Amino acid sequence: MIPLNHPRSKSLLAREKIIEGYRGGLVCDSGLIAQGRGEAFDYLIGERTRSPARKAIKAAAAALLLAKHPVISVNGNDAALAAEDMGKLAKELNCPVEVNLFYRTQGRVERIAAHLKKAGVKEVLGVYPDARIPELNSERRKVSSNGIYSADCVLIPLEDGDRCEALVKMGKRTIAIDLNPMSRTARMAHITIVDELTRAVPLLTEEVRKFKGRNAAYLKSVLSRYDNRKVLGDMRKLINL
Ligand code: PTJ
Repeated sequence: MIPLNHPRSKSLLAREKIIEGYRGGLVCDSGLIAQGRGEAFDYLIGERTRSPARKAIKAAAAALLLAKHPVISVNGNDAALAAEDMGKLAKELNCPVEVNLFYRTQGRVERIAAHLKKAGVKEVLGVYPDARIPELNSERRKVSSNGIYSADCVLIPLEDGDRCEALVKMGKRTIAIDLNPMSRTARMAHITIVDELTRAVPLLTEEVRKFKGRNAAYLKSVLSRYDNRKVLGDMRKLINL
């Protein structure tokens, strides 16, 4: 049992969720390592949402609301950590969630899809992918034609650099959530939220809710003022890298 007054209880609880997800067949072996990498960066950024990340969250909310066909991509770690939060965001955006795995097995895809549905996600895609991302060799190339393949804006939490690059090449606006401001994904994405997934997604949902009352011109102005390079540089400065 993790004492709730432990100074790092949130981080320890997230670790528990990943372990539970691993035992339940949602998270792959490498997902445990990915969590450790994330924890190390989160420790360096102070385990709280920093102001450059808040700027990125605002820009991401504007981009998602301006999109005609936004899609949220979910892998094993995302599902174990934030299935309900993903459901709330998808509901707010009225958009599908697509299971897309690096270490893809049909069994894990189906377990993740069932877990997402149980957590309240209405439309789950990616179980039977019928399209391919060009120039990508990993299992992540397998996508749904009515989901990621035809999306104009994709939210990609805990992504790999290759697929991020491939999505950008396909002309899609990409929004990454990644605690490592130096990762290829962070540098390739149009908007990178350098924050922990379970902190970032509820803040993003809240921002989407707030921005819903704004017109397209306002949202476009938020996006045009956003500078991802600067935001990443500011995050690096914060952690002294
Ligand atoms: O479920 P699968 O098969 O798709 O596999 C998923 C993992 C996460 C294993 C796979 O995508 C992978 O190997 O990811 P990486 O490249 O190890 O990690 C992706 C990035 O996510 C790294 O830069 C981590 O720092 C970051 N990260 C890890 N946990 C979190 C995180 N970022 C935000 N919030 C987290 N909780």
